[in-house]
Amino acid sequence: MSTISLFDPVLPEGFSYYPEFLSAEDEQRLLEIVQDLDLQPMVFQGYQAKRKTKSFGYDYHFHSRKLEKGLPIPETFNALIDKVSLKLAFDPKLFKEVLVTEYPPGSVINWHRDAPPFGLISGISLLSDCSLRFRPHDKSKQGRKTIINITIQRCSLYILDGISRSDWEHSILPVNKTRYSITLRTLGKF
Ligand SMILES: O=C(O)CCC(=O)C(=O)O
Repeated sequence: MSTISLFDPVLPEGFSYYPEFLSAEDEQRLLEIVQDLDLQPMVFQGYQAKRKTKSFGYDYHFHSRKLEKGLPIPETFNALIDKVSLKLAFDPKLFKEVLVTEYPPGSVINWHRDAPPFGLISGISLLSDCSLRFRPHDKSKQGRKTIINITIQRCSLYILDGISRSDWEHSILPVNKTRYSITLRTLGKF
């Protein structure tokens, strides 16, 4: 049983973390699935990031701020969606978007909150660990002392919901080794 130390960072409300959510075998099978996808460099506001992505179910268009129906979610993700849904005790059909991201060494995701049409976010990490950071969205509360840094291990699951989703921004520091993430999102305005 893990205990919470007085010196552990206080996590934003609504954030939960489950290390060793996947077995090594589950991870291997998911890696084969994501590495077989035609991931494309992520372009945001004309700038091409180092990370590559592919989304299913819905696509959020940053320029128009609109959500559009996307490619159907491949059945190969069903087992993962079912496992996450079981953990959260809710209907797997609520997950309407699957986003796969490859972070090559040195790549990041900058400070952001996920797009407003999405609801609960769950993140599954493959192949390597990363440092996930949180800072308040309210600029007047931002500063070095209000940044929370959490190590997200490979094979883990994290959930962003509630205040961690609405009042906090998150980012990922440059990764040392290639990392993949699978993000499952429900719909529901934040
Ligand atoms: O890779 C991750 O775990 C985070 C992904 C993320 O924040 C996003 O795509 O908005």
